Amino acid sequence: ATQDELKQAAARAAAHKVQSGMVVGLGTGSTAAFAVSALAERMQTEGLKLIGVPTSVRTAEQARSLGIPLATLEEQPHLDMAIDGADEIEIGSLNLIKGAGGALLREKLVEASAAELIIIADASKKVTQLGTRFALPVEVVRFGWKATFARVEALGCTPVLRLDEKGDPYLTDEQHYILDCQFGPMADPAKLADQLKGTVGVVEHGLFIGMAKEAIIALQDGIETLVP
Ligand code: DER
Repeated sequence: ATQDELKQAAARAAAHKVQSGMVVGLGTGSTAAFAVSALAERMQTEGLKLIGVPTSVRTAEQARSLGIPLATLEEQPHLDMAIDGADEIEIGSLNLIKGAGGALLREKLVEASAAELIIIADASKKVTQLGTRFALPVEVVRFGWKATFARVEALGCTPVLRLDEKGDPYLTDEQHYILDCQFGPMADPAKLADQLKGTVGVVEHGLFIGMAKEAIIALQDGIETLVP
């Protein structure tokens, strides 16, 4: 199967966990987009009833175009479930690195309000230690960002300001900058998460510690479900 077919298989498996009447956090990224499509398909074919709370403008646009009723987090502060992708999934802890799609702040806010977070991915996202494959995205306010850059660097990484396709600094939905930070393999992600949140100018980061209830992973020969 192609990587897209694997992502779609994981996405479909997660979409089938949604029951009518649920309020569901809709993640961001290519795998999450397959889950949004799968939910819309179930609405058509089975009459599934759900309310979606999107984690980004682009997910809101996709969901709206597919006829999924949407609500804001203020309107729906308690979600039954959230479905989202990840960049790295640490086997055992199920701690995550997320944020390659630039939506980590709204994702974390929505997912912190969900009773259960279901992560969907192809097997390439599984790692034995976080920081193995991906830089850690860190969202910073624009004001004084170079001073924040230096403070984050002092935590032991090489930050890189994320640029958009025009070569300008990438702006998140909340109008912040993102620093992609190479920390290398992390011995204590929870400690690093606390250090980052204690750094002046840092809004949020892509370490999702202890948030995932399960991870649905698509393998060539089937689906596996990982739990912490
Ligand atoms: O940016 C994000 O957090 C996305 O969920 C990302 O981590 C996964 O994106 P992908 O499904 O396109 O790999």
